[in-house]
Amino acid sequence: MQKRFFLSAVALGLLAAHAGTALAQDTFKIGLILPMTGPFASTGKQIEAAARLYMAQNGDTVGGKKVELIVKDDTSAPDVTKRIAQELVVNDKVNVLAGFGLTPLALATAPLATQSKTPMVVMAAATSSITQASPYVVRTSFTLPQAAVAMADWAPNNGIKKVVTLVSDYGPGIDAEKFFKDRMLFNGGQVLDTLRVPMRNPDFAPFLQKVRDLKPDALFVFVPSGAGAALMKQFAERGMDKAGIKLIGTGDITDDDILNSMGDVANGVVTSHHYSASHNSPLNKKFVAAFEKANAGLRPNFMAVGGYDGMRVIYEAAKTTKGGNGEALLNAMKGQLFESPRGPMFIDAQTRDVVHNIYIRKVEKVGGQLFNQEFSTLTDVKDPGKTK
Ligand code: VNL
Repeated sequence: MQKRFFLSAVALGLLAAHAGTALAQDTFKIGLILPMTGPFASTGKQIEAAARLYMAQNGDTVGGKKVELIVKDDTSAPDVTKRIAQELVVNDKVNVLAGFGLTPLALATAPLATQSKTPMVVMAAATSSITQASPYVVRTSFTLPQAAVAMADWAPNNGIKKVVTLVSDYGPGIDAEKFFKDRMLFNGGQVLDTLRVPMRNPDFAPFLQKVRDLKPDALFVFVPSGAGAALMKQFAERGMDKAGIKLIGTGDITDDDILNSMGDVANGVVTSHHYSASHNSPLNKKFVAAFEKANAGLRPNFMAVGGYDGMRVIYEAAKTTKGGNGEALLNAMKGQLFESPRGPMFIDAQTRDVVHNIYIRKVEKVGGQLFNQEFSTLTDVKDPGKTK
């Protein structure tokens, strides 16, 4: 009797151990690393909400496996991002790393993706060179050169000949400055000065004073998502608009997340970007309505769309590979072509970077709310930052 009990206990133990491994193999793990606290928390909040919406709409089983989304806060510190990524790869054995709210966070993690052969889906960071930092990087956000070149083509044809640029002093800002300036000069325009402000806690006042003195037709700005409202406020306080200086930039400054709270100073601002919450398509209307419903009325911004499309790319690759990992999973991400809430979207198999439309938009009041109203489209824009 006792012996029998012992035997079945052993059997049960073995069974439990076996079930444990079977369970692990039956799971498809996504390690989502985001800035959930600190100055870039809005980016983390938008992307996490979008990823959860995608899962709610598409189910939590893919390629025969249960999807496990593991969300981690890196507080926007590169060493923390890297450490979390390492833990997710070594301990949790994730199939894919995703998120990456800022360029330095993506660059800190890229070598680990290469060493561990883990696909790394960049949903936010937008410096051109990130996809070249590891052959395992796939990007679903955008690149600053895509947006900046579009603006430099629009401006000189619309009465803006003399410009000063003002950018955050790190990867995406430097990309925006370089690609805007080169294209502006190519188009016969003038760039009177190129100003760079610190990435964290910038004080725009002394820079804006300088811009006033230089009297350009327009100031071209790039600041990361979340920082646009402070810039806009100081632009108004310094009376720049009254001095006849227009504000133009990439769509990061008129971020849908905070656009409505910017007030009248934002009205009429023209920017170039890949996503507006007011993009006129049935798919986008559905996306915005579902996102707002699930998040107490929060309007999705371009970060949310990068996260939503990133989940789409991961899910489809997981389907194709029956919940695979490594190079097989990576290869199944390359070349995906689909309709995004932003419009048509393509992951270039050669560059692993996003190809999509860039829209020229003007902030207007629609139904009492400020929106980026798209009025011109450049179709299928590849990253101009890629040299062959
Ligand atoms: C980056 C680019 C970050 C664009 C952003 O917001 C942005 C980046 C946080 O590559 O660091 O709007």
